[in-house]
Amino acid sequence: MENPEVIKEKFDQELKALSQREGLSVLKAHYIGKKGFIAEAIKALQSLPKEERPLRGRILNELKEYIERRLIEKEKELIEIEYLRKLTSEKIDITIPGRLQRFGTEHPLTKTLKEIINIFSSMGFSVEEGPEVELDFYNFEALNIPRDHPARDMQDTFYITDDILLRTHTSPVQIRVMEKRKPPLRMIAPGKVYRCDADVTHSPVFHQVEGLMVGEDISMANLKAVLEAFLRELFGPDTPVRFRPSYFPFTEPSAEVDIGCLLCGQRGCRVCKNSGWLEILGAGMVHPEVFKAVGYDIERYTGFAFGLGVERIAMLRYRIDDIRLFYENNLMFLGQF
Ligand code: 2NL
Repeated sequence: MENPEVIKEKFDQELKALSQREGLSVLKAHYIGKKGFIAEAIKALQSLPKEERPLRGRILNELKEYIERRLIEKEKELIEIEYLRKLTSEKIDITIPGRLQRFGTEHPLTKTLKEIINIFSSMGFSVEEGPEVELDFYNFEALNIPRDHPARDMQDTFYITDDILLRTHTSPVQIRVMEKRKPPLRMIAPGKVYRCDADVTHSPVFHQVEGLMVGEDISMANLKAVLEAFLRELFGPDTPVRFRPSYFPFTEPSAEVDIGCLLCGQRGCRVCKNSGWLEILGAGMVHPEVFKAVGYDIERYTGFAFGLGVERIAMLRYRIDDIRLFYENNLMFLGQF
């Protein structure tokens, strides 16, 4: 390895075979490093006759310069190759169409609830919320439902203790609001309610909206006007609406509100049991005993209240005949709304 020709040939071969930049420094060390072939060959000049040394020395120096130059050139080449490889492997085809995004849809109960809330909001009703785990006082006692009332039966109510239960309606929210605020008052209370009951039209958890309006001269006429306006907004301006006398412990007088059957146009069908009417709301003038429970002056204030089931309204609007479809999260069902 003292012969410059041999060194050059070997270097050229090894450089040609090189495909990784890391190999360059190894090659550099082997050939032009402190203990490389060139350095060794220069040391070996000592053993040559004096007159041969300058020529051999110059040749070795030229070879060293050649190797330095070739290493720099090779590095540039390898950088270029690496860059091209990167460009090809990371190439992005910006003409490929995007992946189709599947959007979810609003749940039919959410849609129905939002519509109900929007209508009452536009009439100046505030939206109030309260606890789902309630005290007996707010769910029953304050609503004039005495201890021995059938609505308190273990069959209907999920009790947690003697005194704590899952609310069976959202009326307790209204009791809590009345405790805190003085009339005049216009509010609705949407939310989940719980009853120990389950079949095709009953779920143990369902959604209710209750409403309340209290003031100095609120009458049954106000009740009728507000509820008719609400129902015609929700079901269309030509919807037939009728009020029937009814009974609730927390209202007096009480009424049930029907709309003309949406499914048969009042000709009579299975859903309206051939009556042409669908029961849609319960309502009435707030019972004085309820006002007494929240400390309102019954000589000064009157008010009306109402309650409706969100599932029932959604079932009628979308012609759904099994309440369980709302809770199964079947995308084939939910995608239809
Ligand atoms: C129905 C009947 C009704 C009420 C709820 C109520 C609330 C207070 C005072 C008086 Cl704080 N009344 N709520 C009144 C009448 C009927 O709901 O059929 N609900 C689905």
